Amino acid sequence: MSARTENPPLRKTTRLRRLLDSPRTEFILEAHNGLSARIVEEAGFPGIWASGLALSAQFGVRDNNEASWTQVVDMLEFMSDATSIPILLDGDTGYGNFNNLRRLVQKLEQRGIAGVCIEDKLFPKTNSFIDGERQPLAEVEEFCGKIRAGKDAQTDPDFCIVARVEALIAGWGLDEALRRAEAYRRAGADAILIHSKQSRPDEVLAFAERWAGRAPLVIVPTKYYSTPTEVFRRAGVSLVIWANHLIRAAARAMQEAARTIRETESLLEVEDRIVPVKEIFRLQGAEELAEAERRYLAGRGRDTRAVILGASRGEALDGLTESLPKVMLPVAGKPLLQRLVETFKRQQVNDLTVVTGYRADRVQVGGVRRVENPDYDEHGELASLACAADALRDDVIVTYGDLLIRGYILDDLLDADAPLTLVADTRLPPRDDPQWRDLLWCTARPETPWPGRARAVAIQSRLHESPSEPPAARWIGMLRARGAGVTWLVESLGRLRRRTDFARLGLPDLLACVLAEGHPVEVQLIHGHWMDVNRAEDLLRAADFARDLPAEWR
Ligand code: SPV
Ligand code: MG
Repeated sequence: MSARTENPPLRKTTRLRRLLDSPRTEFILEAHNGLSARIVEEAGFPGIWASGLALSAQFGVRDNNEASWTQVVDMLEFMSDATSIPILLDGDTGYGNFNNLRRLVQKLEQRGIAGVCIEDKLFPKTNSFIDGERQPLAEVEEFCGKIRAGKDAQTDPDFCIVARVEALIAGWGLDEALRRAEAYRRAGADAILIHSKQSRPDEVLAFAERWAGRAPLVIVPTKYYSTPTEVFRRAGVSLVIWANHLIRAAARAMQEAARTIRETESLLEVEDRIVPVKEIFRLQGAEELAEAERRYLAGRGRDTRAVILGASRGEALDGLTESLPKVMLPVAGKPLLQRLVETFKRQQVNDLTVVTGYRADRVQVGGVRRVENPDYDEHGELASLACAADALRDDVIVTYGDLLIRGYILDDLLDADAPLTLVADTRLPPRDDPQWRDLLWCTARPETPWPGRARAVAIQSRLHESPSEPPAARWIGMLRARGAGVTWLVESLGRLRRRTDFARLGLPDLLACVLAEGHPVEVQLIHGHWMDVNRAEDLLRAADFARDLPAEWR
């Protein structure tokens, strides 16, 4: 069916009216806030009773109109927003005279509440189960005027006003109850709620029999709860309200949890008896927000994650790394790793895994997940990468932890859409420099090297053979793998793991393996604007590099 011909969903008001008019007996359950309202809907109920008792209780006040009507309406808005089923408000006496009810009806309509039940008592009312017989009732005429005013105030024809007869509660007898119910029906009430505080249903059933279906009949069997539901069906009851059972269930559960935590001074006893935090997130609709963020906050909290290798000591730095791993060396007052983490976070790459090893205890950087390579001594980069295997999925950047880069390099890498992309510098160090390593051969030596893309042909960590062509670039130690590219990395990692020299292998060996398998590997060519730290003199250069960065990047 096309969207054009599809019927719009029924209004909540219409759905409540259909419940009242339904030929079957229907059931609605109490809720008192957004969370409990959602729980009622998820349980499959077609409607919610916004109980005055439960709402006042959750505020911690008495059911005597101590909470103002606007406080009630504010809570109803949360309940309505959290659900798609109709809410019938227990509106007590309408919080005043006819005029207060008119305004209440307007406000309820504005906030998506489907109907209101008003009772023929006097403001401020008290709960029917507290000294019911001593409670005064409203004058019939006055109450009829209130009903008429409410009906005249509604703009949605399906908004329902249920008139609640308290004559049985107050001990005025069945005839008076029937007389009032009939008067309220004539005044325009959409349904009659007959309330009773007896433990047997007799007076309610007697009322139902004599009422004989003149208008939909609503009951609240809190006191006569042991009556089989079938009895209500046979009596022709339209709507049964289970009026306060979630607030009572919540109070019991909270009392037990509080007592246990207090007594045991531990969470151990209660943890398995309460819902996990993630169930609360689900009830709050966390999933929808995550999905909306993906749609509307492009660039915020990317799906790309990063694995940062920071296990090595950095032997060439001698005494400088005696008690610190290389990545924790300060550069212009900030550890290298901290700088890299900030670079990622600035680009909204927030899911960061750092592999630690040497002096793992000294790696103190917030906002990252840490995994430890306990065998960092003998085991090299690939062993460290294997420690972060969990993070090698979907879309991941893998990088050495001692890099300093300008932000645009990461930005460009995040724009790359190839399965596997390496960042490589076309500025090669002199051949006799120890940095003459991680050398890369590409399909074309770019004429204008920056910015540019090429296809990798070969990579060598050290120049151990002399190919006919000189290398085109030096891989900086950063790559991005997505989808199939991650699979290639993981498969090659598995293959190399079987080699006896696995402990000595580095990331270039992994990339060489991927290339040997014939997989296409993209290269993002850069021309400077990065550096790594290997020797003591690099630290001075690194400090200059950091100081040259834009102020907010330093
Ligand atoms: C309520 O739920 O607040 C009611 C029903 O009004 S009763 O408490 O039974 O009066
Ligand atoms: Mg009430």
